[in-house]
Amino acid sequence: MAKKFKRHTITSALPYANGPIHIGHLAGVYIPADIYVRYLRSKGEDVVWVCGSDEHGVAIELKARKEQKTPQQVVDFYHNQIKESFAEFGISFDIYHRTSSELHHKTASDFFKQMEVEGKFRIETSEQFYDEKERQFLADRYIKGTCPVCGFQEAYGDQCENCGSTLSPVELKNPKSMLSGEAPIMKKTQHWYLPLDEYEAWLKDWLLEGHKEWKPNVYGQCKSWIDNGLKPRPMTRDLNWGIPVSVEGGEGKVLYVWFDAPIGYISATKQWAIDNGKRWEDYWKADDTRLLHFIGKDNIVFHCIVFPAILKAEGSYILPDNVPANEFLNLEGSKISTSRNWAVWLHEYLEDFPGKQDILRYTLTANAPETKDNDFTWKDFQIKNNSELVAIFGNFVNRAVVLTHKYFEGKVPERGELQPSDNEVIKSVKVTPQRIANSLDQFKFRDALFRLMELARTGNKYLADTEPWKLIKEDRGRVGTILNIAIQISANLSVLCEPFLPFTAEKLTSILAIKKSTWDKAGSVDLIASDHQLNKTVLLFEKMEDKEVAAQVNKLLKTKKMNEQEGRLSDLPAMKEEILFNDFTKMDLRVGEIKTAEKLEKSDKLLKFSVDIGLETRTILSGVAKHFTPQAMIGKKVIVVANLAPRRIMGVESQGMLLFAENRDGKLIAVSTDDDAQNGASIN
Ligand code: B3M
Ligand code: ZN
Repeated sequence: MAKKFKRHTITSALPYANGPIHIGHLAGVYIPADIYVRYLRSKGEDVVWVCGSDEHGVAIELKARKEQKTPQQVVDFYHNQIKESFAEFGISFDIYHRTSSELHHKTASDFFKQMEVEGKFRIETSEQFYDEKERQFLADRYIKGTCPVCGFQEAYGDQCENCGSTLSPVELKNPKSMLSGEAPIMKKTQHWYLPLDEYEAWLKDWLLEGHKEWKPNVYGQCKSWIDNGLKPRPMTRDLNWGIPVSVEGGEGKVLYVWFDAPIGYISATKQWAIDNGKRWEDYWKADDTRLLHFIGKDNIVFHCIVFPAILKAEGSYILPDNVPANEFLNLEGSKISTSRNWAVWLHEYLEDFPGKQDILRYTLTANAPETKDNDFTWKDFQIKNNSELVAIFGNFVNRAVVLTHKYFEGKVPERGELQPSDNEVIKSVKVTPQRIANSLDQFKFRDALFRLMELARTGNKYLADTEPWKLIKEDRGRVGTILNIAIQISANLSVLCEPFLPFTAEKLTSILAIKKSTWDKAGSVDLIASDHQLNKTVLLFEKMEDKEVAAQVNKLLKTKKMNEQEGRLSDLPAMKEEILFNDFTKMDLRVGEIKTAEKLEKSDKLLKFSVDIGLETRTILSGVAKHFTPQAMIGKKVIVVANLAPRRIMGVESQGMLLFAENRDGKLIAVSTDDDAQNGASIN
């Protein structure tokens, strides 16, 4: 039996205040957290949900340099934009704080000093790149040079964007400082290291033994980090922007952003407690408080290993009871990228789709990357709206209310004798709250949403099967019973959908002319008394036309073109879902030779090839007319997917497919073989 907690402290990753929020942040962190917190509140739990802007770190200083602003100007702009867009999207933090605040500086600084006084750090001296002209040590991101792996000349000190290799600055060939452009020198510097190695045994016990219930994607990443051996990590940096290290020898140094940011959860709770007359210690130091961190997968190590070690070192704090991290969301098959503007930005969505927050909430929950990376497409967004929200949820509620107005002047009719079909439906009303709760308690938000929609589907089918609009002519009493039950289902939906679709819940309670209710009331078919007057209905959801979605897709295509023109490499496409060996063996790949090639009339994309695959000559169409002339392809050896079912394309039957590789700048290259490969040779 899970331990009963008296209160809950929920945190969600503090977004860096150097850019807007996008759908990846929402799907990965903020929507799941918002659903969970709304659910806890609906159950009457004592819960505080804290978040805020993460305003320190190298990336912010770099952005400020690039925009010729101060770091404070950068974070002020994005902090406000992020805070406003979260609020408008219904992300219901109890406080949205910020780490450049005085309260946070003091909280983090005192935390560090206490650990320092108690000897919890190891002070070590190391050599670091130093820019003599700027008189500044250089963080990894401040150094650029030639990648030792692939020769890319613009590799950063910590990573090569071209081949993805993780680097350290000393590996770069002819390193240059990004601040002055000069070659940096190596200079001694001292830092305060958190001796993570000393916490290895404890982490094995507390985490690997004590939290086997954590999500496999989280537990697995922690296990591999711990099994590989934990090394001391510096908790200070030679930077100007950040929280000064206010201990002897700390001049010119700041706290490492990943030391100060998680402590931002504590300072946010302090501010909230001040604002609400609460004791912040109850939410961070009491054993009957449950601490949960909602984050994305790139923050797992910091929230499951580094921050717990820091809390353990300090000694008076509770530790996270769970860290339900999500994987990543991709956009139209490619990784979301701030630098390449390949994203759906929350503030732009709110401008383009006013009043439609719940459609995005619904789509991002239904497709949440809970156990593996997932993809967002605008087509799917339109389908989810039209085929699920409009056609099921909205259609059901609309019918129930419109018919009650039509036949009973909007007053909820009496419920008469029940028939088996009624009892069936009433049973699903009764079990749905617990089904949703079971999924939410396991942080399975997709399942929980599916359970909610199951109730809407049941209601929709109940009206379709009983056809009250036909029955009314002969049995008004029966119609009254049916509509009474349909209205009770709608009232249940208004409670149960609130964590997922808060804006819809508000509209629905207003249509039903009822007050927002609590979770424990759901499951009943007596939520609304007979004779209760309903308000006029409004459409909960509107059909989305192709052109609305096409406008968004075109915006992305323009971005992609700009990236290509400006040589901004697109990230390699996200890895597809894992397949089994025998999935692969089903493909029959053959060597082929292109004998003839021609443009296909009426198409600016397709070339028509005749390909000799040894056994026979095939006609194959490929969408490569923008990349190759027909002449250039004749005589080429190619790889053919020979057992692909034929497809008719623009009146021509295409018998198979040729393989092409797509570079990150969008260029296509035919996958080929050396010349001595025979036509028809099988490829395994
Ligand atoms: N600012 C978010 C990120 O890594 C980072 C989270 C801090 S939570 C304490 O994108
Ligand atoms: Zn490289």
